[in-house]
Amino acid sequence: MSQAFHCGFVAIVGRPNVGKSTLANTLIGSKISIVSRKAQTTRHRIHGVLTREHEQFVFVDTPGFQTRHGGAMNRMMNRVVTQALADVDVVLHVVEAGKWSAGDAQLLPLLPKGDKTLLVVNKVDALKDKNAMFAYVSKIMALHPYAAVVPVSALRGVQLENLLGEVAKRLPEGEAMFDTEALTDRSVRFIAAELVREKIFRLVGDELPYGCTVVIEQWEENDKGVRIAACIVVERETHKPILLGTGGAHMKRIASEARQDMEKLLDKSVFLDVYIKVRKGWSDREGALRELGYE
Ligand code: GDP
Ligand code: MG
Ligand code: K
Repeated sequence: MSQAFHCGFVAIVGRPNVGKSTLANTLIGSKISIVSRKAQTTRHRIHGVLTREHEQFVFVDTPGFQTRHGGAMNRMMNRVVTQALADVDVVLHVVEAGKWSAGDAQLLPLLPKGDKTLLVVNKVDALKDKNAMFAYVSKIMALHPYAAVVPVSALRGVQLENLLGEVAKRLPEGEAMFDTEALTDRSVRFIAAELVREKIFRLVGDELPYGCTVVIEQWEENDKGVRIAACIVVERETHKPILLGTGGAHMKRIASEARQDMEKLLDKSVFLDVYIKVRKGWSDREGALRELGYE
């Protein structure tokens, strides 16, 4: 008996550090599995694609969960988030078992209601008091009409099959949208920028009072490998030393870790140059935001 194929977009949202990236990477199976677009165009930023016998899960990144921005940035980000979540088929709201903070609560008004939002309770492996789980889940379920709750450990790969099953049930019937073999130049550049951004947030995300943007300004391939220049755009002079760290230690680490990931992604040698530019007030100028790709 043949089973219909299902394909759809899945957003993973949650406050920083709940394990979104770990979950996405574990589900997708490798650090990066981007993909060329087969037919449909999409406004989503594709994080990665998991294709199985009967389903294709397209995981999308939802920008804008750094809620410390003010002004135009915040308004634009809320719009971006609301729109992005309205467009996807399933939303995974990831929380950390036993923990609930203002950062988690802030997302509630942005989550779609109805059958598409699942509560994913991650890090169950680290929960000391397993008996507290029921009360914890009940409390959160009362705050939003989630379609289901799935406890998982992204790190240990526990209950992920169950999670994918819950997601699969909610994907619309349709052909695969992505060809998971080929890499497009555009998506690769985008991921390269995201890799740098990810390292920045890992290392100094808590210290940077405003966001920063990474722009790939140079991309030259030759037989030795690929030369990439990545520019980190920050809002103020004072953000530069935060990014640099003592003796440039932070920048060295950001560049080195991003380069290693890029080499894995591209499967060739990468010569990566990372530098910082200050663009004053950019987070409050919608024009500048657009120019930097936040349309
Ligand atoms: P994100 O900010 O939501 O993308 O979170 P990350 O994926 O970067 O994870 C934040 C931290 O939580 C990292 O140190 C992860 O190793 C850790 N982490 C993620 N998932 C789990 C899990 O299932 N169990 C445990 N114990 N730690 C986890
Ligand atoms: Mg992350
Ligand atoms: K991410």
